[in-house]
Amino acid sequence: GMSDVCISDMANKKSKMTEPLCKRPRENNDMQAFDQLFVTLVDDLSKYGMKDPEIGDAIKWFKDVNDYNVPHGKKNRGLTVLHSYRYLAKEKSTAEDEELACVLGWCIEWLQAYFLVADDMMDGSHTRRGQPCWYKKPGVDMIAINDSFYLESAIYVILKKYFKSKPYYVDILELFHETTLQTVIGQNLDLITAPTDRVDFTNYTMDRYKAIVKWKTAFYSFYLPVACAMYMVGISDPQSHANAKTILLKMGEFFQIQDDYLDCYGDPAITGKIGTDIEDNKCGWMVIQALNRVDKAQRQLLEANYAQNDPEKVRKVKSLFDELNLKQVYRDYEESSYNELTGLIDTLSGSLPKEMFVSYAKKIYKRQK
Ligand code: GPP
Ligand code: MG
Ligand code: MG
Ligand code: MG
Repeated sequence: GMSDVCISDMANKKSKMTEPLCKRPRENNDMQAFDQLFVTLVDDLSKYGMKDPEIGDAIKWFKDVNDYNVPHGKKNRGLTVLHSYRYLAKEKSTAEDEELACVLGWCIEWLQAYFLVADDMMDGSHTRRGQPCWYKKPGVDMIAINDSFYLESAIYVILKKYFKSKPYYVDILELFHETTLQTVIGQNLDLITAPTDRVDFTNYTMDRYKAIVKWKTAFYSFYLPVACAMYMVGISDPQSHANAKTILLKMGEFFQIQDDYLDCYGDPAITGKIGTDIEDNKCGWMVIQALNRVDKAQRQLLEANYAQNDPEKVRKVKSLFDELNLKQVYRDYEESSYNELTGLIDTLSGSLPKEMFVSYAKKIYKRQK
């Protein structure tokens, strides 16, 4: 059950030991307040259908779905709404609106849970956040498809309860709907570029890669949280949103390249997930960098060993990556990408606070999970 050995818990304990609690008091308080709100929101959701005792078993099931899949991540996306709200509202910030920013933050965590439950099935993954993927749990299996639909629906129950009377309610609704569509489009590109029945690297270009990650990751992970806060404080002009989007989509591209690197070289005890990109024939950053550097024999080795559920073949692909020095290629990329991002922030922040974007860039730069 929920008491399964949790790798990410171990990682948390480790980081608490190396980092004194007093170092970031505000961040810790924010996390505590944010976590407390989760209990309230799950409670709100449990009240859905109270007058219909005949659906009690379903509501009970969904409470487990929420508790297992929503609250155990890094919660960067959720907390980013709160932090963006503070940066944007400045001295006009109120406790009441900070709480609402956290509700929006949790809605993004619900959206993320919806994507991850489904993504893990599509990617054939084993673990997520240090525990078995939801669909891997005994008695769940394909029910996880319906559970992912539930997680999505929960967003709109919460939004209605907390935001129906707000002038920016429709902006937020449209934003969540559009972001969902963008992510579904990106996920489609990710999947159709990685057929399960053959290896064909002709479409594995940097242009295709950039399209995949912009649509599957960057909109929902980076633009969405900041855009929520912008609408909350009444910033809805297209120019401000376009500028923020340009910066945040670049950040999202950087973030997904890190995710691809960690899929290969990350420590599962820290990331909480075991990589599957090589087995899944993914058009990921690692294989694209490899393809740019291979000679004829190495390309043949890659073609013969990529996209197969065979640990020995995966090992061969990884030693080719080692041979091609991709760790160093990545370190160089990380450096230059950070500088490029800083440049974009300088030119495009406009009336939006530069420090807000810089703080998000700093948070993800050199991350290990
Ligand atoms: C990350 O890809 C992208 C998503 C989680 C979006 C999924 C979208 C859906 C519409 C289901 P990834 O597979 O590399 O992420 P991870 O490494 O966390 O599995
Ligand atoms: Mg995945
Ligand atoms: Mg995926
Ligand atoms: Mg990944």
